[in-house]
Amino acid sequence: MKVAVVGATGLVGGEILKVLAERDFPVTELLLVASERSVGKQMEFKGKQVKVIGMQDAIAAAPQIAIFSAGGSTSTEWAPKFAEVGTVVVDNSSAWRMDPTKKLVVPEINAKELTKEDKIIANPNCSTIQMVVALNKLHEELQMKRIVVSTYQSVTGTGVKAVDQLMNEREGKEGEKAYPYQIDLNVLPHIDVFQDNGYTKEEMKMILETKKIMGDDSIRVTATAVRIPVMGGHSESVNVEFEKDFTLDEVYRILGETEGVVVVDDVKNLKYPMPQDAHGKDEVFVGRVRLDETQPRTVNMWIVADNLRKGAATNAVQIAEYLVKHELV
Ligand code: A2P
Ligand code: 11C
Repeated sequence: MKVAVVGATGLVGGEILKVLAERDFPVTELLLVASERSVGKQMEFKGKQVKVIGMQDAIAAAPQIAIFSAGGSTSTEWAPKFAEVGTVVVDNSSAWRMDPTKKLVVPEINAKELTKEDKIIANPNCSTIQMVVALNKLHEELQMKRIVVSTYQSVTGTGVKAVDQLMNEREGKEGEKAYPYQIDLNVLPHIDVFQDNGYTKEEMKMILETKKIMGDDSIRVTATAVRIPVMGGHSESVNVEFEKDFTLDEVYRILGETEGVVVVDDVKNLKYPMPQDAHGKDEVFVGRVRLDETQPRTVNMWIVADNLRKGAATNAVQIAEYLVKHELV
């Protein structure tokens, strides 16, 4: 496969290169694409140096697959131009996710919807992906009614500038700010921009994307998205109410059978998921599973995943793998 990584110099872009190499994705030619600022820069892939090129050169090379992670406006402008030359775009930004003509894919859940006609495929938001991976099989067996989620999100979700802000603040250095306030020793109940309804765009992504991926508009979702001074992964406190009756043992059994999920839940031995342990891993970690004692058919759980891996790069590469395996490119 001739593969382009658009946004190769970014945090997610770098992770995509690692995941392509680790999973031995069948790359015959790799095009590394970034803004004009980075053209000519050398990057390493599987021990070889590859030069960063610009968008026009990448389109002229007509790759079979392009994995985009260069922000929403870049995707809005450039993804259709790649699609015109026959490239299948897997897009990590929010640009196409809620477009009714585009699929929003988490391979474990809905890759079977993909066809040869899909030229721009959307990768969901990181905090949505880890939640739906954890809840998918529970939904299939017990039918979710309502989700109440609060997130604790890593600064890596914002990009290089935010990681620099945290480290600069920690070391007492001046520098550019990704956030309107200090992030070190602080918590910001604010991710992405505020909407007219008082929710942030990140919160609305979790609400709307969950229904679209699960293909079920009846699931009620409410969210509070929070940035914390952490690297390594996003964490989520999730309260889920189901239609059907169940026991706690059944919930553990279903989670244990859920593709992509690892249960880490042994509080007697102080075992529970943490971003430090999820860092660099592709799985979604679930723990602190408890019955909600205030209402029937409801559980609480704690979900952690590396937002740059399953939340972004790994999910995108898994979509690309599905396309190759099913001869859709
Ligand atoms: P560059 O490094 O040249 O600015 P992050 O979200 O981690 O900051 O990364 C954003 C990625 O998107 C980078 O690779 C960045 O390239 C790339 N990018 C930003 N704007 C454009 C653009 N207009 N065209 C192509 N790539 C872009
Ligand atoms: C964050 N979830 O942690 C965001 C990053 O819509 O793809 C990803 C934004 C998106 O800030």
